[in-house]
Amino acid sequence: MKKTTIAVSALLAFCVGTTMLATLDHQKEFVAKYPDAKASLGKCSTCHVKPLPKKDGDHELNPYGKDLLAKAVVDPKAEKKTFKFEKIEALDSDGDGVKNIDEIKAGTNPGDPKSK
Ligand SMILES: [Ca+2]
Repeated sequence: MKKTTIAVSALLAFCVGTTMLATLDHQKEFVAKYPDAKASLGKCSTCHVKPLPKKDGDHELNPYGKDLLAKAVVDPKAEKKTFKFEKIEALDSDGDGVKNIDEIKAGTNPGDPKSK
């Protein structure tokens, strides 16, 4: 590992809270489920209101994130949550008239009614 990589890793670990680390895991999970949506939706704002939630308490979920948490958690008792994304594919979480799965396929945000 190069020195710059170590420095960047240390800085990143210092700056990000547990919330963001959890979000990054969930992003990886989302992209594993929907690899074609990586470029357009492999980011925090797919499930969160703010594009880059940094601190605990700054991670408000958008309508898609809320549906995911309420209806698609595999094991609610597990410390590290994983999701069955397909459970909310048929919903229209943001109420814009387009189903979540159709938004994901189109690369629009299923949690933002302005994106459809
Ligand atoms: Ca929608």
